[in-house]
Amino acid sequence: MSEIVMTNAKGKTEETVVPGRRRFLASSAVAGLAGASLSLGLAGCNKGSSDAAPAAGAASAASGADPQANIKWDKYEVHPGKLDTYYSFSSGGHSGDLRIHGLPSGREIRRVPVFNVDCMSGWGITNESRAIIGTKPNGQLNYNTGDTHHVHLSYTDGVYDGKHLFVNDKLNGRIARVKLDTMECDAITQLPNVQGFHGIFPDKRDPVDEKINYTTRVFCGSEFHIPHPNDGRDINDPSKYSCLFTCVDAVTMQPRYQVKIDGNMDLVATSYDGKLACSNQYNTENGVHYEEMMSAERDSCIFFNVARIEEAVKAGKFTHIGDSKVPVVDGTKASNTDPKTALVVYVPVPKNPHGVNASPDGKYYACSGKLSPTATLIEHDLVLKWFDGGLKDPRDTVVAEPEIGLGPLHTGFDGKGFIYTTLFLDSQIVKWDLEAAKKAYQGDKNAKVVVDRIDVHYQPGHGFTSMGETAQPDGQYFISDNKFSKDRYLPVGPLHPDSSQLIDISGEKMLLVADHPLYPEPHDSIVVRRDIIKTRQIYDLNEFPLATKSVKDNRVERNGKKVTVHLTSQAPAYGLREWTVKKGDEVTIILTNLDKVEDLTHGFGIPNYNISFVVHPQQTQSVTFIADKPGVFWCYCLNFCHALHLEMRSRMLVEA
Ligand code: K7E
Ligand code: CUA
Ligand code: CA
Repeated sequence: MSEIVMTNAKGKTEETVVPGRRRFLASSAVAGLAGASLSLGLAGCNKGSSDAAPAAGAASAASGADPQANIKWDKYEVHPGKLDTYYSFSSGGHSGDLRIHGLPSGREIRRVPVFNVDCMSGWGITNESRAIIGTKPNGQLNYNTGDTHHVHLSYTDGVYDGKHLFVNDKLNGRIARVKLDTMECDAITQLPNVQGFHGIFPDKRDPVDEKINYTTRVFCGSEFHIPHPNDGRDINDPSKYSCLFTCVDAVTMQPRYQVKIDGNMDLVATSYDGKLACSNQYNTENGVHYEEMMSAERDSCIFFNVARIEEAVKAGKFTHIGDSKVPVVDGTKASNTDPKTALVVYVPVPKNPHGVNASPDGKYYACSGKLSPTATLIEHDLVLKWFDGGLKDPRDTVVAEPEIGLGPLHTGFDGKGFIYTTLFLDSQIVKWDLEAAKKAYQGDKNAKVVVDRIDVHYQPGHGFTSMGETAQPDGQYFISDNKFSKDRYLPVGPLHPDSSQLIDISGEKMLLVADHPLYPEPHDSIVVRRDIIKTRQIYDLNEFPLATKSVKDNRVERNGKKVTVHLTSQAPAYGLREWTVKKGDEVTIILTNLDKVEDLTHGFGIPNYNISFVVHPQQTQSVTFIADKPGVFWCYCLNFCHALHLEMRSRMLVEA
C-alpha cells in the first residue's frame, strides 16, 4: 500500500494536528477503512461550518492537565447491594446473543441466547428453543450461528413500553423477538430474499390510525444486494442484484411486505409520528468491490412513506419473488420520480454514510458521513413536504451539514439541543449544537457548531445516550462502544475485549467516567430507565401444556420405541430416582420445576449424551434424543440449588 496521507476537515495533514495519536490511527484504523483511498473519501466534504477545532481532549493530554482531576466519582459508584439506575440492552455481535448490563456500574447482569446455541440455559438444545430457532427435516437446527447488531424495544407513545425487544441477525437474515418480562426469546423469523439484514427499527405509532400509538411493525434493512430470487440465476450479473426493505408484523412476527430499492440499506430509523422509516445507503453505486462502493461523492439516505407503501400493498400493486408469498412493491428510483405518488425518496448525502438516528423531538434525522467528515441533518417536515410535492429537490430536505471530525458513525441526542457523534478515525466523541449547525448551513460564519470533544479508547463504533432513542431523553449518559481496546485492560492474549466507555454528558463538558470491557462484539445498545422494565421471577405451570403438575404424576410412558419421561424437580431431588429404557429408543424427557422459590433454577445434564439445560421455577422444558449408548447414566442437576445439589441426581438405565 502506498503512503497514506489523511487530511482533516481543514485540509491539514493529520501529523500536524496531534502527532503520536494520529500515527497509531494511521497504522491500524486507516488500513481497516479502505486504506490509501481514504483521502479521496474525505475530499467529499463541502458545505457547512468548519470549526472542527483540534482535539480538545488530546490537546489537554499533551499539555499534561489531568482531565479526570475534578470528577466526583461517587456519582458513578454503585455500592454493594445497591441497584443500577439503567438497564443497557446490547447486541452481542457475532456471539449471536444479547447482553444486559446495569449502568452506571457496567456490571453484566445477564446474557440472553438468541441465535447462538448456549449450554448454560439449553437454548438450541431443548425442544422448545429448537422449535423457535427452527429445524431442518433431518432434525438439525437450521442455524447455530448468528450476528446480532441492533436491539430496540417496542414503543408506546414514543417511549419504551417494556414489552418486547427486537434484534437482527445479520449473518442469516433473521429477526428475533425477546419477551422483556422473562428476557427470553419467543420468536425468530427468516426474512425472505434478504442478505446482510443489518438495520432494524420498530415503528413508534401507526401511520394511519391515530389511536394505535404503539409498535405494530418492525422495519428491516438489507445491506448486501443479491439476485431475486437468489437461486443460482444471474450470479455473474451484479446489475441484476438488488435489496429489499422488509416490514415485519410485531405481533405475528411474519413479514407483511417488502420494498425493492436501488442501492443498499445499512442502518434504519423510524419517525415519531409513524409516517416515515429511513435508512442510510453507502452503496448507491451497486458496487461489488469496495472501490466501486466508494466511487460516488454522494450516496443517499432513503425515506419510506409508510402509509403510501401500505396503500400500494392494499391496492395489489405488488409482485412476488420466487416462492415467497410476501408482497413486494417497487421503490426503485425510476418508478418513484413523482413526489405525489412516490413510495420512497432518496436524499443525497455525502459519501458512504453510516448510521442514521431520529432526534427525540421527532424533527430531525442525523446521518453520519463516515468517509466524509460531515454529519447531515435532514428535517422530518421537509421530507413530508417533498412527498406533498412542495419541494423540488430531495436535497432541499437537508438543513445542516457541519464538518465534525473524521469517520463519523453513530449519533445520540440529549434532548437539550446537542448531538453526540462517534468519530471512528479521530477516536473521539464530538458534541455539536443542532441549532448552530443549522445557522452555519445558512451561512452564519460565527455559529459555533462543535462545542466539545473527548478522546475515547479506541475507534468508537456505536454511541448512544440514555433514553436517547425515545421521546424522553434524559441527557445523563453517553456510551461509546469502542472497537479496539488495545492497552486499556490486562492483556489476555490476541483477543482483546471491546471497550465500552461511560461518558457523563449532564454538564457542559463531557466527562469520561468508566471503562467496561465487553466480550466481542457488541454493536448497538440502548440505555433504558429501570422503572420501565418489569420482570417476573416465577413462571406459571399453566403456560406449559406438557407440565407435570404434581410429584405424584412422575411417570414413564412407552409407545413402541418412543419413551416419554415425565419428570419433576424439587430441591434436592428429581421426581424419579431411576428409569429404564432400551438401546435405540427415542427418549423424550419433560422436566417441570415444581419449586416456587425465586432464583431456584435447576439444571439437567445427561453425561455423554450432549444434553444440558435448565428449568426455572414453575417452568417446563423438554429434550428428545436416541438412547444409543447402553449403560448407567447419572442425570444430574447442573445449577447449584441446595446444600444437597451434588446429590440431586437420578439414574437413566439403558439396556443393551
Ligand atoms: Cu457496528 Cu450499527 Cu452493525 Cu455501526 S453497526 S459500528
Ligand atoms: Cu437442583 Cu442443583
Ligand atoms: Ca458509496
